[in-house]
Amino acid sequence: MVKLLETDVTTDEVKNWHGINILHFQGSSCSQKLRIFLNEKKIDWKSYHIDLVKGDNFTKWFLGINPRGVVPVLVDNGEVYIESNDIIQHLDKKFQSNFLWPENLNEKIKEFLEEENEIHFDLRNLTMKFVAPTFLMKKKDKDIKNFESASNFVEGLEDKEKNMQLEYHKNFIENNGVTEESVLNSINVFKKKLTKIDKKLSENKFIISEHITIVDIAWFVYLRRLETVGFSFKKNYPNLYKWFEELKKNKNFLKETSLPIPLKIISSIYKIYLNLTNQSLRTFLNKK
Ligand SMILES: N[C@@H](CCC(=O)N[C@@H](CS)C(=O)NCC(=O)O)C(=O)O
Repeated sequence: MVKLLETDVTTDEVKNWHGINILHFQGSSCSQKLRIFLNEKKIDWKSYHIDLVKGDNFTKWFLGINPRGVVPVLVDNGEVYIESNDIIQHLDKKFQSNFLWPENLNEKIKEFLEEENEIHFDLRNLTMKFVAPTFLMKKKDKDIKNFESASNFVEGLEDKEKNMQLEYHKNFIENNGVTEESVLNSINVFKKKLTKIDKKLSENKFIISEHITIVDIAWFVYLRRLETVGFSFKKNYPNLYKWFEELKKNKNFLKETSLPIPLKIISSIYKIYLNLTNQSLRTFLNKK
């Protein structure tokens, strides 16, 4: 559970915030997972929108709340929690109704969510390559400098995770996007995972149980993103496809994972460019 120490948090005003406060971004997959969860649990929460495209996450104010420079963040009555899965586990325990992280499935849930977290950079690779143009996704020099020079303590210790984030963005700038090798690798990672989840869904109604859990929410969000990237599921993953289409009927699930209209337009134009320049997802799938 990543709960920050009072000394990690240098933006003091949040220490006086009451209730459940969520710092999040509309298009962030981890934020989408958390918002679907909050709405399904009917938890009352206050929204602080952090625009990742504008670089709000690299301001002194935000880095004083989360030194890792990522969303989502929970400020629960002045206490700061980071890491989407830890936030969800904390809130599922705190709000004792409609459990989405049931105690009896704790070990399984942890196993699946750790796997989901491990492939987060793969999802980011595919998003950065196929959803939005490189120039829009590149971080600005001044933001990188702010991030580099900000304090780097999580739970009182020097934090490695910040360096991984920093390295990701620096490599993206240096390589002018995601390298072909990384794209192919990330596609392969997802193909394997989709096969695994499809098999699970041939055994149960939901991924790990007959009832919906946070694992379904997490994978629903990933699938929505992969759908935007250009993947289709009907032919190769029939159980997954059926489960996905069924969950789409839930308005909360659908709304929280929809692309903002301006990004939808940009993304469609960008896809035409990728097609014309032989860089579409299909081209990469054919290389395997
Ligand atoms: N393991 C973290 C990952 C958080 C993360 O990487 N968030 C992304 C959005 S989904 C982010 O804030 N990226 C910042 C950026 O790209 O500038 C969690 O689960 O909360």
